[in-house]
Amino acid sequence: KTKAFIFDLDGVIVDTAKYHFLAWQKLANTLGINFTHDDNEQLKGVSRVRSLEIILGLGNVEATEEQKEEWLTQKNEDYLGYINTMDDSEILPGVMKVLNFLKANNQPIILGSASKNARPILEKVNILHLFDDIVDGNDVSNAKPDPEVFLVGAKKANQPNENSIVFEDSVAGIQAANNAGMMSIGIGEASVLHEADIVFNDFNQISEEFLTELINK
Ligand code: B16
Ligand code: MG
Repeated sequence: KTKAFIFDLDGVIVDTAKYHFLAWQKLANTLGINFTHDDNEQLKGVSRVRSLEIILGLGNVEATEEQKEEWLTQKNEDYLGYINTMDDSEILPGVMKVLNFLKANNQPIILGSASKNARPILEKVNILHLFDDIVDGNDVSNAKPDPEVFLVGAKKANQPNENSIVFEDSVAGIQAANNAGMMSIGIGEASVLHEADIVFNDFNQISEEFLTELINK
């Protein structure tokens, strides 16, 4: 059978959260806002604009739209500087094994990410060619937990939502998959991602038997 396998990017395929953190922290510092690793957790899966609003909220900083645009541009330039240093060693454990297995079984592989930098990141880590379609922050207007990004992904794979399987590391992303009527697979901690249909610590915990069952269900 054919299903649609939809992958989030940040936190699922690569750990770009650490680069988002460094770039946001630099901006926060220049604005006199204290921004910690814990604060960064709130930004996972959240859009770029919303992330800035959260950070400004931490410091009770108000700004004009023009000023915010400038900060967003600055942050993204710094972030892209880090992305530029990436290579395939940054692909998270077990990801290649799962992608290659799905490819070998002719299953559609779709990216469903909030990031506007998804394509350059996949290029840097040399796996852009494995994806049948990319749906990212440039294609959708509603941020997770809105299901839009995954609904568009399933449509691109020509699969009904109930035949679609989403891999996500963020709470908002799991909610988005659930809202789309898709199977949600959490990658991370079960206590955090308890709304997911099933949770694995990482892709090494996902067996070929499990994937075969999903394909044939
Ligand atoms: P960008 P995902 C999300 O990617 C990140 O988790 C989130 O932290 C980030 O703010 C968002 O992308 C936008 O990223 O600034 O590159 O457009 O987890 O949905 O793949
Ligand atoms: Mg993510």
